[in-house]
Amino acid sequence: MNSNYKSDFTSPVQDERMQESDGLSVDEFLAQLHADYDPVYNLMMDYECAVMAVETKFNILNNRLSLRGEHNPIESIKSRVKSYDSIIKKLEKNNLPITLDSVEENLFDVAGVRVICSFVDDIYKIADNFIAQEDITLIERKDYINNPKPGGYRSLHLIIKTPIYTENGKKDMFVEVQMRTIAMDFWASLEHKLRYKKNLDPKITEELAEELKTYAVEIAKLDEKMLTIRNRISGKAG
Ligand code: 0O2
Repeated sequence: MNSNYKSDFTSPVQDERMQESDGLSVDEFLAQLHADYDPVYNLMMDYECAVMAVETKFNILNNRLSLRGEHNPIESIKSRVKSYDSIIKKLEKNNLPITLDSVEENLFDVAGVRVICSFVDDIYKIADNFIAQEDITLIERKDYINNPKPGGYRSLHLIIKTPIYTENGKKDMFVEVQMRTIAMDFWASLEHKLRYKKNLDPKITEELAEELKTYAVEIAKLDEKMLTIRNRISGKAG
């Protein structure tokens, strides 16, 4: 599992409210965080709620679709809210203001839901059903399954906006959804480890990346073969 994808976010809540301002340095921002966690805690809780709402939609789709088919199309769902560290790093990397408003306006992947399916056709079926829901607004769809990244990465990515209902009313939240097969997830988790591995001889990193690239092709073939076998078992053409 990608180390970021876990749902154990906790934050201390402190007394005074943090005043937001534009153009804070990282140190100033962190000092404000330590002075008062409340606004940050609230925002992160909003993202947690968005993750829960989206997860529930996928669980419902899984149950409904499995009523008609012979299998549960969704194997598992993994979710995470991005850590403060990663949020700040991403704002810095993209030269964006380091404020909470900036997080909400500019970062679309603070709330992340990863949906793992057994078969490729289930990914598209579930994605279409999900996007068609009235309270889901599709912002961006990237199909890295039909168009893999140069390194071999495959997944279907959706950036969506969906409402959450808090004690203060309705609020629209961005959520990034990554959809993959079990095989694609296995590959991406290992490749992610390699990508973030420090202190590895660059030559070895390059060699391993090349090797992984060839396995990405093998995995794509395997996904296709497994789908063909499933279709034959269930009497569909293929
Ligand atoms: P992390 O640590 O997993 O959160 P973005 O940086 O999201 O604004 P980009 O690259 O256009 O811009 O978005 P994309 O391609 O949709 O990728 C978003 C996320 O998909 C990444 O988040 C990864 O989780 C995953 N991903 C994309 N490409 C690869 C890849 O080649 N290998 C692996 N293992 N994962 C990938 P982060 O924030 O980059 O990383």
